[in-house]
Amino acid sequence: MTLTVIEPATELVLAELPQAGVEQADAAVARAKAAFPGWRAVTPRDRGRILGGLADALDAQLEALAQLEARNAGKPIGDARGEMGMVVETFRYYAGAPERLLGDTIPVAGGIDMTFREPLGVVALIVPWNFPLTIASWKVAPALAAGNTVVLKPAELTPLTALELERIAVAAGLPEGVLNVVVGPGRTVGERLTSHPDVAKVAFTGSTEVGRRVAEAAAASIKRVTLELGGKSASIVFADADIERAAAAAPMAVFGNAGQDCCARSRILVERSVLDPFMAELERHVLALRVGDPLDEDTEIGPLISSSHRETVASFLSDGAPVAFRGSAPEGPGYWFAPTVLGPIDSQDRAAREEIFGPIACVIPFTGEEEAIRLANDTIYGLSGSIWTRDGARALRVARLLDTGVLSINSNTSVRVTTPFGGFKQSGVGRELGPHALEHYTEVKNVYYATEAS
Ligand code: TXE
Repeated sequence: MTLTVIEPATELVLAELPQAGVEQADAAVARAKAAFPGWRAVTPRDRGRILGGLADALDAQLEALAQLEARNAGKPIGDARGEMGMVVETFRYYAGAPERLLGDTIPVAGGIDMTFREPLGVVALIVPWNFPLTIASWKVAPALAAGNTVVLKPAELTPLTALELERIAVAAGLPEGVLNVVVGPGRTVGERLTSHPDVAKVAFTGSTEVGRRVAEAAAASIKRVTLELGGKSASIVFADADIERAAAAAPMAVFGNAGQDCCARSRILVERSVLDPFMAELERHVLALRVGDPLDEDTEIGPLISSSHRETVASFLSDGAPVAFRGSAPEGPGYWFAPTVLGPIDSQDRAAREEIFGPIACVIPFTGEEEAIRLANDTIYGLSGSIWTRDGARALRVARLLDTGVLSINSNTSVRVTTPFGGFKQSGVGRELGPHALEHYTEVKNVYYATEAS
């Protein structure tokens, strides 16, 4: 079987690849299983050195990787460079981890009690198309640092940088079989990996619907599971905020990566008393957005990933929610979609409740702190969010009451290599990045050593 990879900005064929099926998935798991005893036995220092060498090798290929990711995922080249920089930093950060996987000693009677953090074995990593290599690196780097071997399944739409990662890793000295990339469909390769008896853990990023299926399949053999799923995050703009700054930051917090971002602040909650000035500022910034060729250095927003995804996104405009204003997008080939602001809309509207995963923002007015918190929490999701206010005590008071994993105050940033990332509620289970990710790629083993005859 052949997999045809399309360039979303041109609708032309970018690559034709052999497509794996269940048999190839099984073979990849077998290779990873065979490589596990050798990889876990590599000394912590050498494991760190190999990962550090991989970070350097990726850094040397950064521009080529960025160009490939930009073309395959339709993302602006500047964004793609930033993402590849994060991939390098993620490997560099976890290169320091093998020598820091510390255990405890616990005072007990009659002996010495100690804990070890042991690798799990073969881990299956299933990733989506919106940040293909970045999200893969958040999983691959801590998994390898902890001594696991990996089977990585990229999304069918965006497999190219994952294949490059495998090639670069082997050239950088990662032993054969430690990292195995399998390019194939979710319903065959993905499902096989999530139910394979020799896979100890599945780490998945994707839709909440598929995440639920992954958890169900993994339950049969009690696999460890971490899930990073959908979002419908809120940016809360209080009347005492720097309105100009909040309105200037809001567009890219929703429209960045053409809205295909699980952290998108796609609900903008604005205190009623400042709704008009906020909307006026927001309109000015949205109309100035540059949507176009991902390889053009000035482009801020590229196309959507596919034609069918564009249809799904467009369906949110046919429900009758009021369009406040729209930016522009190119005509012709490419899955373009003009950035659109709906509002003011009701928090019960479909566009305000479902993850759109496209460049559509919803503005929802509120009155007072209590209503802001209630509206922000009124969702099945809980991934990210922002609070805009000049009142520091209010910012922290509200932050503690929001059911969400990642929050920014007077900022829309979500992800850093060194800090934990993940969701509350149906946005997922577990944390990626920072020291927290390592907990999900190791088991705690407790060993008691009797020092006195009992
Ligand atoms: O995701 P899927 P899709 C959301 C977003 C988007 C929607 C659909 O709302 O519009 O999901 O995107 C693999 N067993 N997010 O369809 O299907 C699949 O091959 C095992 C949010 O692309 O969840 C791919 O590698 N694996 C999100 C990965 O799962 C399976 C990112 C994700 O695909 C599988 C992406 C199965 N049964 C989409 N079925 C975020 N939160 O960042 C599919 N896969």
